[in-house]
Amino acid sequence: DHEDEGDAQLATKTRPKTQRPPLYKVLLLNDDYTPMEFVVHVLERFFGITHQQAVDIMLTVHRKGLAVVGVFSHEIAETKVTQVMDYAQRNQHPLQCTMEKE
Ligand code: TYC
Repeated sequence: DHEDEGDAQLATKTRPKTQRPPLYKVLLLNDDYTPMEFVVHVLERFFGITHQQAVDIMLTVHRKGLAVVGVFSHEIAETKVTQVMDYAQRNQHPLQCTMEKE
């Protein structure tokens, strides 16, 4: 019972837990119509990654159905999703982007 827990248990029970804000994955979804070059352009434009990283992520989405583009705070993730969705709609592509708590 509680008498034999020792110092280790006591330490873990009393150590204040550091609170970290939750992180959110931004996911890109595949579809049959959005051109590959447009997806690469979107990734470079809104996620500040290299051309090669953008190509790799686009191809992962194309082959597997979806991929994580990045992990961000709630506010940043929401901004990325809105930017991608608005830009895709403005260019009349059905590209879908969403976010999910890590
Ligand atoms: N599957 C699309 C095509 O063959 C390319 C594509 C990749 C679309 C990634 C969306 O998130 C996407 N043109």
